[in-house]
Amino acid sequence: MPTTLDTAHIQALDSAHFLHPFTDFKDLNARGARVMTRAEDIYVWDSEGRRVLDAMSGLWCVNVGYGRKEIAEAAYQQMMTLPFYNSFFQTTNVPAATLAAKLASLAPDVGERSFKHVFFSSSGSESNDSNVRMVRRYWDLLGQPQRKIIIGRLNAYHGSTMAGASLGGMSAMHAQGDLPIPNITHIGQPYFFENGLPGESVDEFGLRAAGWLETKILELGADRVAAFIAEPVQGAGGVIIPPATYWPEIQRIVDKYGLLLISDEVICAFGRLGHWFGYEKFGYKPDLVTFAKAVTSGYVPLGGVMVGNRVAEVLIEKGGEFNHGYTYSGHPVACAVALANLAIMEREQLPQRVHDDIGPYLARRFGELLNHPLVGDAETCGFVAGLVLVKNKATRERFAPELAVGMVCRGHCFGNGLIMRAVGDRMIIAPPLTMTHAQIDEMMALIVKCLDLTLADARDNGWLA
Ligand code: PXG
Repeated sequence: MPTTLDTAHIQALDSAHFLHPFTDFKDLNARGARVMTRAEDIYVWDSEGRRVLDAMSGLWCVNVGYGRKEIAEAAYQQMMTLPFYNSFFQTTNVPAATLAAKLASLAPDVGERSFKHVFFSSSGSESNDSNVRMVRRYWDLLGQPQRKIIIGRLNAYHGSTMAGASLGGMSAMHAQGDLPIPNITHIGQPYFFENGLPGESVDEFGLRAAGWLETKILELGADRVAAFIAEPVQGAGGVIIPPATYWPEIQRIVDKYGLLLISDEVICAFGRLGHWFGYEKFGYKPDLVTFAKAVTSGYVPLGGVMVGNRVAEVLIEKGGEFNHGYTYSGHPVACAVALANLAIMEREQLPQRVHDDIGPYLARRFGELLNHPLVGDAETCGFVAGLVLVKNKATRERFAPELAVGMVCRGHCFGNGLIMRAVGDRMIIAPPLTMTHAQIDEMMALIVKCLDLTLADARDNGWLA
């Protein structure tokens, strides 16, 4: 489709008025933002008519791919019927009640932690704020108000509000705005490539990394710790996939000390790991599950928390009024869109497809990258994948951070029609779950091409010496 858009005009408006998230404003103004104009299937087009294969599903969201008419129609129909009404004053609406029941039916039963209830928000960040509120309320109602501390992990991402950024373990975020807020602390992440000891097996490392939780609980005093929050697989931190021994040991520890377990599945739910929810992949039993992004495949904003029975029963039976909520909790259009999106996922069996078909195929194709001279490690989990760029494969020596080798590689991706994220020296993907084998091959060819170009740069600049 030819474009008649005046790119320079949009860039000028953008520079003059739009403050972008996580952006050096002055730097972007000097370059001008890339203007995305349309999308179809797994591709996005910019205002210059360039097509890009979107291996990041927007921002870990668009699990059903772009251009789904039935989602647009569901939004249109709902807007014409009831575009908005609140859920505050003893009121509900058809899509919100239906979606809550649908989500409860999709979440597998995990004993006393089975999920019958949902608290809605509009984003992952808000949902994690709601988690903090619910966790504190839960322990207050049980007569243990001293249980206030929530333990998260370094390099985790749980959002960008005061609570979300505090629960997360991103040092650059903590450095701005006096974070974390009180009563939130962190342990190390289960990143074997970086933190495994010489001679230590992956499984041994998984147990050791989980053990950091027990050490921290004992250091703080178990009666002061309210909850542990973690992503099944760390997404924004660079697709850090935990060893198989990690989650069972975490479960043992949270059970031993009676902590609540929050599974932040803003990235991992809705088929991404080959299951409806990420906790199924690793077999643990959370009390609260954060979701957002792919619940609507990003077509409109929606988030929320699946509230397990252990917490829900206390809040419902003992709690009285819960003084927390958002104007858009249970927004009818967002919920109608989510229902249409989940219907597509069910009809096309996307979680199953990831589990049985495209997940294993991606694992095989991505694993071939281990032969590339720049790739120190390459791993997938369901339909996310990450690789680490290294200076020396044999010694696992990394590039100096100031060389920003990940950004060099990302630049080549952008220039060659591929969107792949760089997190430090890790290159990561989370493509739409609708990809065909041929499209996976097309993506892999682009990845290899961009790695080759990055290798050539590294050689030319003498970075490999
Ligand atoms: N939890 C997790 C696990 C996330 O990945 C959030 C919470 C916050 O969601 P909202 O909807 O408030 O953004 C996220 C969001 C990146 C990147 O660079 C990742 C996210 C957001 C922005 C950028 O990978 N994840």
